[in-house]
Amino acid sequence: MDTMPMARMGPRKKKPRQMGASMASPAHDIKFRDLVLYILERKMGTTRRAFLMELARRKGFRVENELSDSVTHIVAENNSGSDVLEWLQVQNIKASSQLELLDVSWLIECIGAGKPVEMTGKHQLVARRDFSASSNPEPQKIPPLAVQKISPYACQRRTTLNNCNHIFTDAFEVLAENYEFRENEGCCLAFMRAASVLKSLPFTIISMKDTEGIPCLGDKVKCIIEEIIEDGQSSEVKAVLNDERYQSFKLFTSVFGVGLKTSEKWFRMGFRNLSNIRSDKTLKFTRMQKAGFLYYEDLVSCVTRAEAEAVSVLVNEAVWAFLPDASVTMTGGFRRGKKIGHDVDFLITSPESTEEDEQQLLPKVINLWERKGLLLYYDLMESTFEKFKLPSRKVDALDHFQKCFLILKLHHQRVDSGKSGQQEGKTWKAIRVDLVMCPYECRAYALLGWTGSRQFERDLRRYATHERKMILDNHALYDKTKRIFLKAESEEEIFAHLGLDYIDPWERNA
Ligand code: DCT
Ligand code: MG
Repeated sequence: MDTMPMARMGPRKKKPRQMGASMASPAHDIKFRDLVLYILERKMGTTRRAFLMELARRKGFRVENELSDSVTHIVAENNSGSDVLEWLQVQNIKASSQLELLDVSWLIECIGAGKPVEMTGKHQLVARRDFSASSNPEPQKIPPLAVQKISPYACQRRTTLNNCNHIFTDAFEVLAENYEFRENEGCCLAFMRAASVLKSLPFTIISMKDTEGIPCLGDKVKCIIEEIIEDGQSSEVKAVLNDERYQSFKLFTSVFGVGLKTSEKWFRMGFRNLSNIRSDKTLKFTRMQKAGFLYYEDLVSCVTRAEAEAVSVLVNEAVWAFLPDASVTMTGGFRRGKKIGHDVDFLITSPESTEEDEQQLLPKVINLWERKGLLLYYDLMESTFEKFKLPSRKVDALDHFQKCFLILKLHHQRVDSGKSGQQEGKTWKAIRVDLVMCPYECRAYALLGWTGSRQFERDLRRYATHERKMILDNHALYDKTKRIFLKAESEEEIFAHLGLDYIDPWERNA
C-alpha cells in the first residue's frame, strides 16, 4: 500500500487542510510585499533554516521555500559572498541587479525590528562598487561577479578549440596519461580536470595571480604551472616523457585493440618496440590487435576532416539503401569542430522503422561493404538496451546501443575526387569508424553522449547527480526526486531539464 510521507511523521494535531497553503506552515499575512526572501540551507542546516523561515513569516516577510526568479534577497549564514555566488552559478541562477546577497545578521535584525532594516556593508556579502562617483542611478547593483566566476563543471563552461593555455594543458595531459598508465585514477582525473578548466579560459596564464579563483587547480597542479611560468617547462613532465614505461605504454596503446592490461604484459615481458612484438611467434593477438598491427601506419596518422566527410558519404549511401528515412549524424570530435580525429563517429536513427528494421540495418550495411571489398575489420555489438532501466550511475559507463567498430578502406579518389589519383602503390587509407544505432526516442540523449568530449560528458553526469539529483547517461535522464524519466526531442531540451544554459557542440571541447 502507498502511504503518504506525511502519515509517517508521528502524532500531530488535526488541522483543516488548506488548499494552496505552503507546506507545513500556516499562512501568515505578508506585510512587506517588495521583498521576497530565500534562506540558503548550505552551512546553516535544515532545522535552523526552518526556524528562521517561520520567524520571518510570522513577522510578515515573504519567504520562499524554493529559489526562483522572484526572489529578491538571499540570506546565508557562514557563507562568503563568493560561496553564495558559486552556489548560484551551480544552480544556474545569475545574480541579477535585483538580487541582494545578505548575511543572516540582517534577517535577525529585521525579525527583531519586526520590519526590514537598512542593508549596510556589514550585512552585504558582495562588496559593492562605489557608484557614488558615477552617474549610475542604481547603487544597489551587484557587479557581474557571478558571470565571471568559473564553474567547477565543464558543462557550465564554454570550451572552444581556441586553447590559449596549450603550454600548460599539454603538460597536464602527459601527466594525466602517465597516471592512467599507472592506474592512479585520482591523480589522472585531477590533471584532466585542470587541463579542462584551463582550456576554457579566454586568456593565457602568465603569472600565478591569474590562477586565483580558478577551480580544479590543486597545489600539485599549481606547482607545475609555476614551474612552467618560470622555466618554460616542468621537470616532472620532462621526466615522464623520458620514462621508459611511459614511452612503452604510449607506443603499445597506440595499436588498435591494445589497452592497459596488454601493455602491462608486454612491458613486463621486456618488449620496448612494436616490431619485436609483431614478429614474436609466442604471443597471441586478438582479432582487433591483428587488424591494429596490419593497418597500424594508417590508423596512427589521424583522420582529416576531408576524409571524415568522404566516409560520411559512404555511410549515408549505405544506410539509405536500406532505411531511406534514417538520419545519419557525424558525432564525436568532428561534430565539435575538430579538424582531425582518431576515428569518425556516426549516430544513426530512424523515426519510422520497426525494431526489426533497426536491428537489421548495421548487419546489412556491413554486408554491403564486405561485398564491395571496403570492410577491413568489424566488430558488431548487439544492443543490450532495456527501455525502463535506470540510467547508469557510472560516469564512464558504456552505453547499450547496437554499435559497430569498423576499419573501412577509404579510396583516395573518394577524398580528393581523383585529383591526386596517380599515386604509386596503395590507393586507399584504413579509417576507424564507429557506427551507433539508437532507438528514435533516445536520439537526443545518444547525440549528446556521442558528441563528447569525454570530459564534458563526465561533468554533465556528475552535475546531474550532485546538483540535480538526476541520473544521466547516453539513453535517458531520470529525475530521482520526481521518479520519472524526462523525455527530450533535442539536446537543448536536455540542458533545460538539467537547468543548464545550452552549450553548442563546438563549445564542448572540454
Ligand atoms: N563515447 C561514449 N561511449 C563510448 C565511446 C565514446 O559515450 N563507448 C562518447 C564519448 C566521446 C564520443 O563518444 C566520441 O568518442 P571518441 O571518438 O573516443 O572521442 P572523440 O572526441 O571523437 O575524439 P577523436 O577525435 O580522437 O575521435
Ligand atoms: Mg571520435
